[in-house]
Amino acid sequence: MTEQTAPKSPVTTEQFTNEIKEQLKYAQGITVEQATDADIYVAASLAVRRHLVDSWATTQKDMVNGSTKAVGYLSAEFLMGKQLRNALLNLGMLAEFDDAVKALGHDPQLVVDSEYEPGLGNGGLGRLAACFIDSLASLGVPAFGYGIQYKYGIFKQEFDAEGKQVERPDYWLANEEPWGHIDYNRSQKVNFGGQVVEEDGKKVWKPAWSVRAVPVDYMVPGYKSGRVNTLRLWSAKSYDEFDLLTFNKSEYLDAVKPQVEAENISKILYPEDSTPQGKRLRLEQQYFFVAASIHDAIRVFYPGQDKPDLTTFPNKITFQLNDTHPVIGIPELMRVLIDEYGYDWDTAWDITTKTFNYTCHTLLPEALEVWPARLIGELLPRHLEIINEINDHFLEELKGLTRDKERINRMRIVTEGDDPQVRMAYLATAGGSHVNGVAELHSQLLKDVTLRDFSDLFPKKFTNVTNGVTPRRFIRLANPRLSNLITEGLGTDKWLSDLDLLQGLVPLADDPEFVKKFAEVKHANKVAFANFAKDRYGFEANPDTMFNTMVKRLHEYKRQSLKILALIARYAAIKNGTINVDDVLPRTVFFGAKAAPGYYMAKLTIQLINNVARVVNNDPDVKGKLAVHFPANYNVRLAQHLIPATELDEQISQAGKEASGTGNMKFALNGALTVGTLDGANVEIREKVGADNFFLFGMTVDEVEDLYEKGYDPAKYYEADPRLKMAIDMISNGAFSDGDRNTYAPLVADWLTKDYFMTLADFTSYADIQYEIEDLYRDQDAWNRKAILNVANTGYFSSDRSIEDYLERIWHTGPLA
Ligand code: B1N
Repeated sequence: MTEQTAPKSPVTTEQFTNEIKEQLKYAQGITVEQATDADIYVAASLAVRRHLVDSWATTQKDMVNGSTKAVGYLSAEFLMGKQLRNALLNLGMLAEFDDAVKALGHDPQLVVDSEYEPGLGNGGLGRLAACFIDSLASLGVPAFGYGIQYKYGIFKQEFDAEGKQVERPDYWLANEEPWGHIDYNRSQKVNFGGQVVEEDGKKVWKPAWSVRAVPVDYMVPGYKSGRVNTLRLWSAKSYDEFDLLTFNKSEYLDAVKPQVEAENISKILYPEDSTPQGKRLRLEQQYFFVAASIHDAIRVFYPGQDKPDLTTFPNKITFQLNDTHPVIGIPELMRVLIDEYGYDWDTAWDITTKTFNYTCHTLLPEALEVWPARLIGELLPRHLEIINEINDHFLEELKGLTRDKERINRMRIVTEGDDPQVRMAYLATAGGSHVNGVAELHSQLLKDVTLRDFSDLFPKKFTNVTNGVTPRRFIRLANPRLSNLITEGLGTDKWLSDLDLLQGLVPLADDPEFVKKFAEVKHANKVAFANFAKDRYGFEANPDTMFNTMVKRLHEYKRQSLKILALIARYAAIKNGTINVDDVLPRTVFFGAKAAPGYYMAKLTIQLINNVARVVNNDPDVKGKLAVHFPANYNVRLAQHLIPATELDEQISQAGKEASGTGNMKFALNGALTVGTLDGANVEIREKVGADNFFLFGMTVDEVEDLYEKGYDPAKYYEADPRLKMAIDMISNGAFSDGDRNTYAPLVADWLTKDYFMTLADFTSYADIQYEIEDLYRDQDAWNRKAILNVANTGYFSSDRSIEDYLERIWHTGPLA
């Protein structure tokens, strides 16, 4: 008997059918006969939402009235993915939904497909925030996600006839969006510009303009916790009334200009990943959502109080800064406490440092945000004064800790000189209680390299919380076949809220019956993906080949180029007979990746991959042996389809560059084996699954450092491995550009002369491990056994565990009573 602990539906199918009909009639004014799939989607979503409202209200009430500290997760990005099925799962209504929709004459899949995915994030950082708020709700911890409701999310990627990336606007709010609830009555005023004057010995900020921040609330239902938290995304609106004077002069367009400018603040998500662009609008966005959120928290926790005792603020809420994007919150809280509530500096500093904590997500020096003081001064003059004062106090504190003047100078929050810069990571480290990295290796490198001076002087501030992913979305919803098999194998479905229970599958890796079932599940997922791909993208993928996937943002450090070079080398070897066609293990390679629109090398790499795909897929010499597909617009939805069908996952960044990775966790949990370097969370994944069940290659962090030190000459590697030389020469000779030798010349030149991320140095070890991979794959039982061990041993990478670590190490709070 299998123990089912999943939540029980609050409605019967018949009741839910009626609820959908009611919504159609009263909210949408549509008859059942008229209703399209999209109408049913809206109606069902509104009906589902109603089932969450009571728990949402009690969660908020218990949060405000009780004594459990809440978590405020401040993040410029929340990459939520589709909402409907997630809500249905958490309410226990998946089956009732399917049946009700069928009863109304519609196909549940098509109804679910009508939901437009909100793309309010770039990649891992935004998706992590979404997993974290899911886990907070599932653990019953009171929490707010605070961010921005961008009108345009991450761009929609298309490819033109030459295989180049084209960006299209993602106007996700073009159709009715039933999940967000706009609350005009809880809006906040956010000020900008102007100057600071002294009045009665007090500093007074006289801003030049204001924007109205209107909250749009999304319910975040917990799985089985009975709790529903809030994701509050701010939307910018204008205060300025229609300018009648201008209007009368019939300068109609000028009359609406202030509105347009104010609303620009939440218009678009910056499509940069890892490298922030130093743009004024970006700072405006950051301050906009952080200031609104801080004021909102004070409103929520001290309702109706004119003179609240804000020394208790750190007991009410702890703010987690998701990377440096919300760090302007530190001087903002100082300003609020001092200027608006009259606290002295020391008391304000004590409250502020107790309230904030900072998560760093990178090791790339260029990704650490630095703002020109001049720009901050223009937009936020009072904040610049406060930042300078924080800097002064901090330097004083340092003088008490060390005599090393150089070190003190290196640690300045505001640099010296004509054009001083504010280092946001330093401000976050000084202004909060804890700093964490997102995987063991990353946290270690933060301490040893990036924030070394800080960790030497404030060792207790530093900790690690390894990332995780939610098993609800990334196993249960994405992979129902595997979920059922896991539940059958374990005899319970409790693993969905206690992922360590997957350990119970370890013995089943040696049970031929279970291995066979696992193989069937994987194959069925491959067939399902092939059908989906045919339908959505129009390509044929053969499910009887190995499915090998590399999906993530396109970045040089992630080294999509290593994958494409090895693939070309393999293609060349088959064509010129270096390997016998009959010995080639048939493989289908999938890429998914968006490049930042201004990132030239990344975009050229996309073009190369598309053209390699075109050439390889049309070459009869390799037909049935090698195929390459690059579905455009990789997003959460595509991830949910592709990950369960993948057998081999690529995590091949240069060691010391990927902070964690979270795709790596999703793939392992869905029974893919990883080929990877010792980077980010790969290190911990390999430890958990065992070295035998992970394909390791490439240089270590230390080896990379040594090689930089010694002087790296990529051309040497090109000369040394004929496979690599062949691959690069083919590109140079125009094999993937219709004979044109210039198209990829910038890529080739970079590889041969710079190759900062040492793709060439790792090529040989990467190409060699392919033989090992293919040998194992030929023994399907052995492969599947290892794949099962990957599933069984990666329960640690649940975001529930990450949140428990944050609770214990950083937040010091827990579930509502
Ligand atoms: O954050 C993820 C990690 O798993 C990845 O390794 C890491 O690359 C990613 C500026 C970023 N770091 N920095 C960003 C995103 C947007 C932006 O404008 C930086 N993303 C990461 C979760 O920890």
